[in-house]
Amino acid sequence: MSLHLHRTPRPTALTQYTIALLLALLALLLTVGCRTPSADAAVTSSRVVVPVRAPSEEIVGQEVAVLTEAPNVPAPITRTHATKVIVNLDVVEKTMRLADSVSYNMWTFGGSVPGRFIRVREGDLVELHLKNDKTSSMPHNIDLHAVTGPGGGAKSSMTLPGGESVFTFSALNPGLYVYHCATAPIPMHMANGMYGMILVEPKTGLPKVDREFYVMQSEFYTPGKYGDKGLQPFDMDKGIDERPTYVVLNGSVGAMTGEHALQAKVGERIRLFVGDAGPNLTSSFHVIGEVFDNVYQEGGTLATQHNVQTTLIPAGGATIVEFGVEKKDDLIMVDHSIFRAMNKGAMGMIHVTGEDNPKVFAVVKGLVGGGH
Ligand SMILES: [Cu+2]
Repeated sequence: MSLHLHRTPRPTALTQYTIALLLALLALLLTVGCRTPSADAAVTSSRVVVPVRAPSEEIVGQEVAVLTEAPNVPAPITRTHATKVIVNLDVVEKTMRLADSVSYNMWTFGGSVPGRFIRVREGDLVELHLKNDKTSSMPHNIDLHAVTGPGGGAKSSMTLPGGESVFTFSALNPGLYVYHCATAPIPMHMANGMYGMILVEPKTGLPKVDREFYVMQSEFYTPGKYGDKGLQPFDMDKGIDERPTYVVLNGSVGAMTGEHALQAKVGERIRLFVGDAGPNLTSSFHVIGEVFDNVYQEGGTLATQHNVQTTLIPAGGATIVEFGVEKKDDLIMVDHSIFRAMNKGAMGMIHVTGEDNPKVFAVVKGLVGGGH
């Protein structure tokens, strides 16, 4: 075996000149390329526009919004005109179950965590009545991310115990939005359960499905460890350090498992309105045993992606996912930052009953039998 030492031939003056010329040509092409009319045309020919919105529809009549407790969602809106929608939201502070043998002094919008689901139509005039129960220890307010206005309504809705604030807003932008308390210290009010969601349904409605559910992820910070029994207070230091004791779906460990599992049947189409209240964590939302057929990323009105396994939901954000259920199964909703699901509570179940379809999935040989 012999070693050959290759010496790079010394560039001649001619090759040096050629390289310099080529480099100069490349630089020229890049400079010109960035400014070509076709590049500008690509931007200006886009159909994306930036509207400055104004309420344009005539407001006809009025109605009182039906608000629902998770996992329920108010019925789709069948109205074809805008109306005045009165939303009555009552803030109540109360001790509630966080996990088995664990309780927590929750601050709630409507007596539940997450808060009541609000559904209005794009173009509606919403009159929001925020009442703070007289037994409350704190003033509270509300910032709805759907609101175009000061603080999302927060500045106009600071409400003392026993008081009521009222403000109106036009539902200018359709989409799924988080709302939350924005009273100082905001992180504490949110960590204690003060969040929920409002759907501003597009004028054209959403695709027809068979079942809709409301799912919201959030964190709880307690001095005790996960599962430590008794009434657990709020731990500000763990909140600041972003070290939640609990990460839950719909306000408590097991809120959607066992007898509380969501129910569906084979062949149905499901829509989940999923929010992430944080206060700190981004959710990697996933349903074990299913694929999202449509994802409306970040709660917007476009089905931006199809055939998705896991979708990111930012803190203070939302997403809409849709899928058909093809098989009898227990589908498991998780934050796929998986310790949160297995060790901190971020898990829920969709119990799908009906005819099984072995063409979709079948066990051929294994320890576990098919079906249940
Ligand atoms: Cu509050």
